[in-house]
Amino acid sequence: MTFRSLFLTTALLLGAAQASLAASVEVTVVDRDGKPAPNAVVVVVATGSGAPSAPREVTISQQNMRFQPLVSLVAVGAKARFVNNDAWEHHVRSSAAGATQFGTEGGFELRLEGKLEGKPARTADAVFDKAGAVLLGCHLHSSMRGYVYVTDSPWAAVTGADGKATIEVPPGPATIKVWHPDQLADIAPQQTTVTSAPLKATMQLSVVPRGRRI
Ligand SMILES: [Cu+2]
Repeated sequence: MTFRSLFLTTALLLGAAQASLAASVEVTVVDRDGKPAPNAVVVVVATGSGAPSAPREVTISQQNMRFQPLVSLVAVGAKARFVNNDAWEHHVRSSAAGATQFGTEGGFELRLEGKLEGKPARTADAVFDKAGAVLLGCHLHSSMRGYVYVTDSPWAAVTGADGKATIEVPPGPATIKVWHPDQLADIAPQQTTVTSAPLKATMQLSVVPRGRRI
């Protein structure tokens, strides 16, 4: 065995050992009625080091008068590519979520022409460099709403239709937080300790999400 291959083997083994230290945390988010809540962002704040799960790059489509997906999760500094798949023009304007009106401060505005038959869809990029929840809208279609949750913890995920999100988290004390577009008052975080065994937790919203109107 050469020194180089020995070094690589050792590095691989160390990498595997580190990865195996992470434990899976499965969080189920339910609404006030106990029903699974999709589109909730689960954030685990932990002290250890490990592979981050928050995406550095996402694509957000505008299609059938909707932002798809409704809720996107990104790491601080991540890039989002907006794609207009509709045949008509859309805008993307951003504002801090929770604000009652779209402000221009700190937000961005993009304009995307409609997709022409047989041509690639128009795209525009934006960088999310500040942690927090961002509301997306369109100047032309006021019913269009989307959200980008910018996380400063590397361990976060969005719940699926079953209300569940599973995140690999390094062991140690951890705090589980949940954000949902319809949950205007933050729910209390849950303190826990991640061990090598899989952990399950349930977080309950104090609202019943309205769902999409269109
Ligand atoms: Cu639009």
